[in-house]
Amino acid sequence: MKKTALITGISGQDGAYLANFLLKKNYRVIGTDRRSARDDKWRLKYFNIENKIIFEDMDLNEITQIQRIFSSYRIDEVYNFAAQSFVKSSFSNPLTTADTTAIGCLRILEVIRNLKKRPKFYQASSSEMFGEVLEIPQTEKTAFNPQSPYAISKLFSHFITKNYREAYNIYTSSGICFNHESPLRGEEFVTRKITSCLSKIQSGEISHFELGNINAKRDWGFAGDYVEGMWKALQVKKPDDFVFSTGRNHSIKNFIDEARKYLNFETKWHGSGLSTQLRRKNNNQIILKINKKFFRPTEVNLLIGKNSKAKKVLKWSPKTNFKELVKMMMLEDLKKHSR
Ligand code: GDR
Repeated sequence: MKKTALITGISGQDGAYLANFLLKKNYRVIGTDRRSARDDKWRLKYFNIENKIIFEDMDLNEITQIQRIFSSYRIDEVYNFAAQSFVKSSFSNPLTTADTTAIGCLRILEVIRNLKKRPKFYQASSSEMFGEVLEIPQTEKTAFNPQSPYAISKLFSHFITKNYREAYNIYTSSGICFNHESPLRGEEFVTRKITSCLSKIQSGEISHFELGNINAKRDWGFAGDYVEGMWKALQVKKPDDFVFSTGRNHSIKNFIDEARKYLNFETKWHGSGLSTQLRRKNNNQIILKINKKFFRPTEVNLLIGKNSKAKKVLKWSPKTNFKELVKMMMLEDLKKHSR
């Protein structure tokens, strides 16, 4: 019998990678989103799978919509990716963020609790929950110290997922995912903003771009590797929390340094702090400036995860390293913007 998976937030990066992965494993995939996000099928088209998915409207703020989906299908596995997932926006929209990212998860769990046949549930927890870190590297046991309404909302979902596992014996697992990127990453996130803007500069579409804090460090992995871990988190006997990370981190500046190697012109850094600039070597033209408006009211300066539990229990490890990731993203964007 074919297994049925429900992916909330199907139009996002992880939705597309996981749907592609599950379809190859012969799952029936139901993808849900808010109606407004629905027209955005470019990521599913990238894998040519947009016609293989059953689409349903499901707004996590509307419990009746969630109930309708769960009573219409017999679902085996739920992957909850739906969220307001941009950290910076959570400062300007804290209430919407909490309603979707925190309470949205609880609404699904409440619907599941009331079902006779309960599906397994995966919650997309985030390394942002570690915030201003209290331990290096971060593991499943590291204390949390969130620094944004987004991270605080994710922390609520993380703990309520654990609570429903312990209180009601529901199979719920969470993946504490460190940053995971790909050519399908939204351009509001820093890695894709860099690869896309550098490619547009090379093609002449734009002359320069601006970033915020380029000294923050992140543990960046490849989304395609991470969705396999998420699936594995629901295949083991005992539900649990798992860190998915590479165990290495780099600053945003390091990411730019790796990305600029693929340009057909040479660049060099000038200045420091807020006056840091990246310029073309031949004519001194500025291609990157720092703008305070991209800084966050409270920042997460350093994240690095230890993935030994996922390695041991799930037999999962990331296959793509930092250099390969940057190369993959740069080559895709350069191709997209070549003339
Ligand atoms: P993050 O990802 O907040 O870690 O959350 P993002 O790429 O947005 O920021 C990473 C770091 O880069 C700095 N930065 C900038 N960020 C953006 N977006 N735009 C800029 O111009 C810029 N300049 C500097 C940020 O300050 C930050 O330090 C991502 C999201 O996918 C979350 O949903 C997910 O939970 C975590 O990763 C794991």
